[in-house]
Amino acid sequence: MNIGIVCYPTFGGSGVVATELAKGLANRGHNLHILSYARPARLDSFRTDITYHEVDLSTYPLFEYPPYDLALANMMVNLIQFEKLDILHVHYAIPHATSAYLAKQILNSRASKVPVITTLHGTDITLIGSDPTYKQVVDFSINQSDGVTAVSEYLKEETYRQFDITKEIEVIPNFIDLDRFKKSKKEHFKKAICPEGEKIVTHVSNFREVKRVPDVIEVFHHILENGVKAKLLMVGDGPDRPKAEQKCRELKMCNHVRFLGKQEQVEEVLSVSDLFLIPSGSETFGLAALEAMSCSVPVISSNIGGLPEVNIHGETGFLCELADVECMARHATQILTDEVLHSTMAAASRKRAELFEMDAIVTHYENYYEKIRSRMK
Ligand code: GMT
Repeated sequence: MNIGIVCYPTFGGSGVVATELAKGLANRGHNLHILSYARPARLDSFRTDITYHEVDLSTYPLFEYPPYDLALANMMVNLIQFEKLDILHVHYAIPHATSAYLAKQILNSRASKVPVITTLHGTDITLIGSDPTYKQVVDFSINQSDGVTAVSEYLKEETYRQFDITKEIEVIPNFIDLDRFKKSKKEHFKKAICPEGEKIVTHVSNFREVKRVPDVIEVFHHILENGVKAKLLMVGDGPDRPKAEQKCRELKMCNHVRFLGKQEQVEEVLSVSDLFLIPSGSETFGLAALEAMSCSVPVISSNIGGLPEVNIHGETGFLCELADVECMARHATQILTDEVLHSTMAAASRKRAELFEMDAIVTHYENYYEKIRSRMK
């Protein structure tokens, strides 16, 4: 099939899922076209079966805000026509599903059609999508897609709850490359960070408000107070990084915390980690938690959204109520000080991650494409 994939190019989240899916589909002989406003971070090497198309934003003095959604729709029309796309798969509803609807309307007027599939990822529904500024358009655009998928049961239910959706939503969970995300020996790295054999606690995110990074610092502070010798690695960057850095200074523990910024090889950091913290305020799936689990790292998370579908309480780590940093620190201390519990949970984490193995989920998407295409014939 000739498949068009539209996504955001950013580190983490929907952009990673979309790009990894494109690679997985290309490995099976499909021809992929990726549309985005910048080269996706995970599209890191040249391949003849994946073509990247950068959406060109022509500016004009009248435009205070150049209309990205129109430029994207225009590019979609061109690709569908000239590259003969069999399917257009957009990741994240805003504005991708709306641009796809517009492209479809233009093509309909030329008696040409292509199935459009929208994958809902999270904040496109739970935060910004349900904001009154966009809600009507998001609702309409999802309903106009030929197929709709969501990355967790929670997100499916939340979409039905918050919007007036008439379409059947298929849950296709996020996936993991088990060969890439596995524990590997990085002893030199561990020794450099923890010369005295301290435990390593890790957090990876885009440091947006929803990730509650100050909670990570507080949890870690309690862990130190509980007498655990440990270092905290903060991976990623974003608007709340200064808040987290400030909290470290206030709590006088900067020498125990390293802000590593954005990292492409996050699996190397996870390979030396003993515990992963994800205290998010909203998380429809929690791909970062799955990446940690795949590297045999137990997870302490908040008990919200899709996280309980990934992290199993008492098995792969623990879940605590939102903002309950004492609970998170208590369980973290338990895992970090009990070697048997740690290794049991590390093994269970990897085992659970195997349920989200990439190949099976790529097949699920392939079958779903076929189902939607045959429905439209
Ligand atoms: O805010 C983010 O974490 C990025 C966002 C995105 O759509 O790019 O992530 C969402 O999609 C990920 C991939 O499906 C999920 O693993 C995240 O849980 C989800 N984030 C939120 O719901 C906050």
